[in-house]
Amino acid sequence: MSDIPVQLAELEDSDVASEVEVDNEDESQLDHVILENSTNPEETQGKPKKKKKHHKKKKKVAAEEVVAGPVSSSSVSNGSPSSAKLNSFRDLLEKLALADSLSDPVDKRKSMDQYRFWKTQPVVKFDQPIDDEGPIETKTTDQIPDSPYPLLEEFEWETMDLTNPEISNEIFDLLCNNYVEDADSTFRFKYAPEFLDWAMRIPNYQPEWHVGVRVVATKKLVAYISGIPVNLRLRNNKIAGAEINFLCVHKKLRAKRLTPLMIKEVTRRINKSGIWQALYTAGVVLPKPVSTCRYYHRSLNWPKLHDIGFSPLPAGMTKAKMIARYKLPETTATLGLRLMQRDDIDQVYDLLSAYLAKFELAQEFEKGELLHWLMYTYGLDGKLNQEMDPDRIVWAYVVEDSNGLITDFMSFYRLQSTVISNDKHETLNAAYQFYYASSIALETQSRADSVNIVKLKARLMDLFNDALILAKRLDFDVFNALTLLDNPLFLEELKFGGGDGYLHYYLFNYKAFPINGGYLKDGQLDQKNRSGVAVVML
Ligand code: MYA
Repeated sequence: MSDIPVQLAELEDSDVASEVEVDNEDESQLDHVILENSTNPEETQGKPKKKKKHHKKKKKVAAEEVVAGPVSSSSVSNGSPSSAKLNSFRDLLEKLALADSLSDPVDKRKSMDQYRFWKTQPVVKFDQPIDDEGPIETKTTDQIPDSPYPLLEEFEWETMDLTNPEISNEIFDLLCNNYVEDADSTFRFKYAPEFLDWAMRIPNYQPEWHVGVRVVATKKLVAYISGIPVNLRLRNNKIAGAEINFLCVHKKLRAKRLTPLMIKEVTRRINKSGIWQALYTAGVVLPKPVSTCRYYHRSLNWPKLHDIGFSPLPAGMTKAKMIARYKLPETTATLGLRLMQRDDIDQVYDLLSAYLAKFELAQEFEKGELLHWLMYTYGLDGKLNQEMDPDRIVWAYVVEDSNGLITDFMSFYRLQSTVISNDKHETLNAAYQFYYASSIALETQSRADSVNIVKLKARLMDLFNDALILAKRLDFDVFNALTLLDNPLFLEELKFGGGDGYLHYYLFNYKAFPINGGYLKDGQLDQKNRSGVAVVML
């Protein structure tokens, strides 16, 4: 079995206590050191190592995506005096061949040796040459321990019962107060309970893959990680894997090495089901992204975005000019555009499957699964919410031609963020682009056909301009999208601005050649190659 050495927590409690406010008496329980026991859970713990001061580093987390103001980033190239300076500085750096290391977010990484946990895991190392694609290690389920990894006695594992509304609410509370924030702690993701139900209780969901950590004495939920089954295709290889998301450790338990334990425990449970690969995304750089996409943001309610510090006023612009810049028509323009209905699923499934087949990394949906993702219903009566219902999670629209054929479809979902300290606004209401497809993309075999690119670009611009209009009508403040799929064709034209958030895609126990993320090293969108990534992660 595993011969990984025992490792122990390295942080003094005072480091954590000084960073967070106690918001609950129960939480005094949390000021303990957690052991990162890397051994096989069925073996005994090793001897503690000497405690070492762990210096807190400012982490670049996934939530930075939320704050990266569209204007702030685009103002770098809008011709303002400061941007001129920046550009000439960048030119100079480029001449010195240094620009790559400044603009490539993957370069913001520790040395491989400093990844104490990740260097022990079956993931591609930063300097590892890839000769062939495939699993890194092969095991059988009988090699996987039956019992969970040991925690300190004050804590216990729990398989979270997502069918129990009280438990879903506990997960909601944990995430609402402790999940991903931007670098300045201005915004924090607020995944609604219905959203979590949509994201995690998919058809074929595996209850055991939803792992919580509770304080034994108070039963307080202090950490969580989730996995859902996913069928992936990476180029020509099919991978039956897991998608890992919603990893969260209570703020008072940070930097105590609980994360490695949680990852090992969820891995153990997934391995027990005979699954050996996983896909996950993060804003932090870990060994080693298979792809990196950049976040783009399109203002819908610029004054509010400005008020909450999401979008600064660029030099030389007035508020009125910014409002005018982002003004949209009242009504959509695409002929035949309508809300998707359940009986559209056969056509949408065929269209999306054929479109996704063109990308290097894609999910292979089953029809029932796609129905869940696009037509999610919730509540006791299982009815889909009305289009304008503010609690709705996902919206899908189709374009139907005069023969009843669905030629295109697009979708987006609602994900709010708490605005942490703002007198005027409590919530940032963001629409995130979800899956889409256009039959135009299917007209040619190759994605590089230049005539087809022009047609596809025009079509996607129409489709997503309508998506913006619909999202505005639904009272969203901003529309966010990544540089994946064919997005680089239309983002700038539709006034999306590049943010400073990047999303790294990772594969667990699978080595693969890198996949284009849709932007170039100088930060420009890669309109020619676009992205090979076609998996939208929530
Ligand atoms: S991404 C969203 C992650 N969540 C947040 O950002 C929410 C706010 N932050 C927190 O809750 C904590 O800061 C977290 C770290 C929990 C992130 N992915 O416990 P620690 C490594 C993977 O002392 P803490 C999402 O949900 C870090 O490099 N590893 O740290 C996808 C270090 O290892 P190393 C991460 O700050 C999750 C170790 O943890 C991440 O208290 C995919 C330190 O642990 C991260 N986002 O807590 C998980 N952040 O020493 C992987 C830090 O090596 C799944 N670390 O540098 C892998 C596949 C598993 C299944 C396989 C099945 C086959």
